[in-house]
Amino acid sequence: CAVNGLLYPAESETRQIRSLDGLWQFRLDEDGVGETEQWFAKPNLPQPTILMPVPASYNDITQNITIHRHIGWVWYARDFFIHNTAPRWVLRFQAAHYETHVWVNGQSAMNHSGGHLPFEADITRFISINESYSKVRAVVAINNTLTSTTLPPGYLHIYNPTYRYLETPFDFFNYAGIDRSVILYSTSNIYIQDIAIDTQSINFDNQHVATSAILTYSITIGGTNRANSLRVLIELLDANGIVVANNTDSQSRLVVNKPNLWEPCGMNHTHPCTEESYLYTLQVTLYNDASSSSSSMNVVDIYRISHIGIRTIRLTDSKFLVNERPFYFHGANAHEDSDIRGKGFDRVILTKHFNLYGWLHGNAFRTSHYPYADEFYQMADRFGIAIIGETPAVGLSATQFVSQATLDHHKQVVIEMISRDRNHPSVLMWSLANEPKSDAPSAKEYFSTLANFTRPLAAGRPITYVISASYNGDQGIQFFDMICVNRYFGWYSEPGRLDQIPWLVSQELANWRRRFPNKPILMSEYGADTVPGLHNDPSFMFTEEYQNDFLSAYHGSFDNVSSIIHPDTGYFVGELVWNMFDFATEQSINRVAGLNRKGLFTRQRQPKAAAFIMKNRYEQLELIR
Ligand code: BDP
Repeated sequence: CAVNGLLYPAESETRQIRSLDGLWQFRLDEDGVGETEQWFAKPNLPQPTILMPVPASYNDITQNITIHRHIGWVWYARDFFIHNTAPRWVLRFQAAHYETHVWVNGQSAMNHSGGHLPFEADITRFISINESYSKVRAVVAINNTLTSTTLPPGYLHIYNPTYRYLETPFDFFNYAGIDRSVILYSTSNIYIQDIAIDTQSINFDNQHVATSAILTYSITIGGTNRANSLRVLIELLDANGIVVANNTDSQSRLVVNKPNLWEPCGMNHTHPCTEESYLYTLQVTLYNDASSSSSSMNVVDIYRISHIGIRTIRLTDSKFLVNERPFYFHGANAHEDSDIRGKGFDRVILTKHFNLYGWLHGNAFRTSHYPYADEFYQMADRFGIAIIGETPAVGLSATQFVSQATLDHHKQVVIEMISRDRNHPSVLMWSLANEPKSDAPSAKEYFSTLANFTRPLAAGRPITYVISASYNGDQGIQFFDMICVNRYFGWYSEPGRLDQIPWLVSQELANWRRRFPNKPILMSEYGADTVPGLHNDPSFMFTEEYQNDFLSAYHGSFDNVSSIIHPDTGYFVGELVWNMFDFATEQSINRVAGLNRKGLFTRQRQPKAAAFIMKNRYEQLELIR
């Protein structure tokens, strides 16, 4: 399968990186006339324009409700200079939501459909590379309209010329715009295009010490005019920069003796979540070997991946094994979401996220409900936080299951997500959808096809999707490796009845186990909306007491079947609270001030009482190893 990984832009001896983040010219195109009027070819976007920061969702930057709820096209533009110090320049968007068209110096450079994943184009042909510098104008048109064949899907209702409403069958605000960084980078004419590495083969002695690891890799070279003398050198460097293995084939193996393993935090007592996990660096050098003497090595390109973690993953019928030892996922799911920025990438928010994870002793999260910015995975690699990487297929209904266009796009997203994220040791599993209507009869064929398609690409990870259907109604999970269920007993069902939670949870897990005795089970969401500062005793819904009691009521049932507390009989491999932080939604009667308030922390990243309950629980769970 031709999977182009779109290597994360990294600076090296042969590559320059230039950030195009900053303030861009911006305007709405409410009548959708920009393309016909060729705004991309003009020296300026037609007035009125405003300044818009990149990266950011545009929705909450101004005081203008029209911009907040805009549906349709918006335009961004900026000028910049390229100094012609390199033969090849690539313009890359780390993501933009949703349909994006990009022009460079008035000419169409690339189109991309889908948010949350990067896209790029070689723009050398649009600039005058023979001059010492080129002035470049980039113009971007983005449309956030979701349809029945986008992922996630959406349905546009036009009631009258001023009342258009995009129905979104998912519970987060449809933030839009250039929400991740824009990067310009250079390479040589011939360059390292892609690297895939697999660390799944480790030998352990009978004391469970890793004696050796075999890393299988494959390097793809891009560009034309390849000389016969082109060679590649692959080196694995340990954390001190010492080369521990090397090879000169573009597809082969590296053997590492006595490897230091990557482990999720808390897998052994000496490894709290704030400490860095062991990472190697893979250095790939492309060079011309015109003469036979090694001193004449003429370097063409160098690329390094600095987050190589050596670890294995294996599922039994009741355990999730990392490095052949049982792993129990515990943590809170999240959203890319914060005040003002919306889904805009921000390193402050990113770093706070992981510091709070360390404080909480969480060891895992799911990228609900779409792939996050690359930097989340890089941080997770370092912190030793396990990631379940999820596609943006949230809210699929029976309509989507019979649509070839949806299936094709779903496959495309799977390719883009896995090829971007497969080299991260933190990614332990792929989730292909969240809460699809999987009890529809047509779900069977759809998920069987999707599972068969994904399995050969899955790079050693188990595959799953997250279920809201009942244990006896679901049609698709039989084709996947693990059961992940979202349940809201004591909230959406049995509201206020904390007393009913323990038996409902126990019965739920037992029912799934009976139907699928060979698949481990994880609770991928459970949670209660909580307004910080609201109190009531006895606990009432929406109070801090209720969130505490609600979460605790689930835990006893989890512990009864936990695979780490009951190594012989347990089959339950993890618990992920909904949600780490309060997050923005559409305005509706059950979302006070447009927020889902199930966070352990507020949207401003301050703890509610439940954060302390969960910190205590996770500290206790860490001791059971
Ligand atoms: C679940 C969804 C999640 C929602 C959550 C809720 O997976 O996206 O935010 O419910 O309603 O069903 O809080």
